[in-house]
Order: sequence, then structure tokens, then C-alpha cells
Amino acid sequence: MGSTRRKRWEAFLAATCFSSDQFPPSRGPEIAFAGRSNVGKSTFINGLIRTPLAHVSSTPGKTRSINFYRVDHGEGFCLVDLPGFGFANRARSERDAWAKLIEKYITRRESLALLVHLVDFRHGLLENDRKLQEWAIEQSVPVQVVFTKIDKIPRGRWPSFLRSYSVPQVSTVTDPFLVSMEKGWGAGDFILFLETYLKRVWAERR
Ligand SMILES: Nc1nc2c(ncn2[C@@H]2O[C@H](COP(=O)(O)OP(=O)(O)OP(=O)(O)O)[C@@H](O)[C@H]2O)c(=O)[nH]1
Ligand SMILES: [Mg+2]
Repeated sequence: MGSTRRKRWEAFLAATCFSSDQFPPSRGPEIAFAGRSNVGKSTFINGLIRTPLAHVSSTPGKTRSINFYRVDHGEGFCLVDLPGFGFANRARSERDAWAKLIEKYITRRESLALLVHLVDFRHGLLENDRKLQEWAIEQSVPVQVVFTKIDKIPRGRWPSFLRSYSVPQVSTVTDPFLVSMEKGWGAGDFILFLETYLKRVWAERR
């Protein structure tokens, strides 16, 4: 897993949205990060931009808005931090509002070029992960699965965990990435994948 790489992506917070009417005008392709609360979405984004712009917390339910981080690299793109789902310790009305906001973003946002689906390696895909995958497949949004917190599983057990999750129903552009932001593992490989992916998207949109 490579970790050395080129110049840092320059990023800034472009918008914070609590409802779909606050979504900013589209400026280039968007790479959105979705997954259950606490899987490490915000941590992963901070690792990619190597700047702690996104708020991180050990308490699930930290990110409550959709946050757009504009990156000035190549022809430009956005990293989009979505609120987590499946967090039980909040009022049902609040959870429903989040689910609706995420669903609206995924099903209506034309600039969404890739949905990065983060899954805690210890837990695998749970029921609402399946729902997320269904939304994306219905809208023909490409999904890339990333397993997080792999440092929590002994290395020797990674292959058997991976095998148990590689069921045919899992939608992913390429094989799932295994990452640990705690240890700095896997981010470099993911960045190489994303740069190649973006070049194709930019070329198609020209
Ligand atoms: N051990 C370990 N901990 C991690 C890793 N990535 C994130 N964490 C920790 O997991 C907790 C949650 O991280 P966040 O990035 O806030 O998770 P999130 O998915 O954005 O959570 P919500 O915004 O609540 O949906 C924090 O305490 C992080 O430090 C990792 O790779 N390994
Ligand atoms: Mg978050």
C-alpha cells in the first residue's frame, strides 16, 4: 500500500447544506463519501486533502450537514462529506430528515460522479448499506467500496474478512480498498485510483 505521493490537494469548504435547496451550483464532478455514522468518512476526507477541514469525533453523528470541499487540482472537483446513517441515538424525525437529505443528494445531483461507500471492516455491509447501494444502482451512480479501520483487525485475518464480504450484490467500480487512517494505510492507492477516475470523468464532460 503506497503512502508517498505528490503535492497536496488544495481544498476549501465551499458549502454546508442542511437542505437540498442549499446545494451550491455544480462546478465540476463530485466525489461523495457515504456510510454509517462513525465509519470514518470525515477522517478519510481529511487524509485525502491532508488538512483537518472536516470535523471528526469519536461520538457517532458528528457530521449533520452535507459539506462540499472544493479541490483545485486538474480541472477541479468536489469532495462531498455526507452525514452518517444508522445512528440510533437520535430522534427518529432527525434520522429521517438525514436519510431524506442523503437520498436527495444521491438521487438528484447530476454532478455526482462517484459515490464512495465507506464500510467498517469489522462489520461489513449492514441493512442500510444495502439501501444505499440500491439508491445508487437505481440512479446508475457508480459506487466504490472502501473498508475502513482495518487496523482493528489482525492482518492475517484480512483475507477471510474480505472473502466473507465479496458477495455478488456488492456494487463497486473496482475491488474494495482497505484503509486505515489511524495508520496511514491505503490512502495513497485510493488517491491514484481517484486521479485516474477523474481524468476519465473530465474527458467525458468536455
Ligand atoms: N482505529 C481507527 N479509527 C479511525 C479510523 N478512521 C477514523 N477513525 C476514528 O473513528 C471516529 C469517527 O471518525 P469520523 O471521521 O468522525 O467518522 P464519520 O464517518 O465522519 O462519522 P459521522 O460524521 O458521525 O457520520 C473518530 O474517533 C476517528 O478518529 C481508522 O482508520 N482507524
Ligand atoms: Mg463525519
